[in-house]
Amino acid sequence: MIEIWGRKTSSNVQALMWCVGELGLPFVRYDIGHRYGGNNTAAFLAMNPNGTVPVIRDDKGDPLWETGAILRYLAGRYGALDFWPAEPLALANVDKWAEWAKINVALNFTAPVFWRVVRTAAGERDAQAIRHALDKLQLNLAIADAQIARAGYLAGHAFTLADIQFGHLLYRYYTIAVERPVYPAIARYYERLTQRPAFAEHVMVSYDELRVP
Ligand SMILES: N[C@@H](CCC(=O)N[C@@H](CS)C(=O)NCC(=O)O)C(=O)O
Repeated sequence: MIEIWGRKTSSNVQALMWCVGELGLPFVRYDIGHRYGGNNTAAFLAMNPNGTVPVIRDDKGDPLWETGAILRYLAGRYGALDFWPAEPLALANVDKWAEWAKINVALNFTAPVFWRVVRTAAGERDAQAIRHALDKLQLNLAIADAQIARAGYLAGHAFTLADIQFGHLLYRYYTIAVERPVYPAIARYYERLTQRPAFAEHVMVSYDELRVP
């Protein structure tokens, strides 16, 4: 049984939960962070000195934090070989795209775009900053679009951990009120992701509680 600390409106928690769902793992999740609090208690900080979510504990082992590390742990321990290959080069290819999504796409989307649109009061939204951030994000999305058009999924022909790190951002990207250029391969890919039960359950989650009116 995996214990998971983190509110379901956290994008990192969503990536984790989607992975847990895809792998069919039993879990218990506690709402922690943002409006739920609980992440600055001594007990929580003893598990994660950063005070961030998600944190997990598997089989009552040491607590783990950092979503990328947690995902790799779960994939390595419980994932099938097409999801997280054993052969080092094939694995590095999946990890390359997962890491790229985490440190490029997520970084260019979550704070610069999503927070500015959803977590900023209407009167304080900086339309120009949002436009510039979207322009920067498009450079990443163009790369993903070409790759997905070629391969079907982000790291090749199979659904892998890289799709979790990239795809979990798309629900928010496609549902916030911004102008979006058309990326045909990503649009089709997103449609396919929405058909996956674990994506629908753990990623297509209302973010209304984060809104600043
Ligand atoms: N690098 C960390 C970042 C963790 C992080 O910043 N989590 C956010 C939620 S996505 C958080 O804990 N925010 C504070 C809160 O929810 O109270 C990771 O990838 O896990």
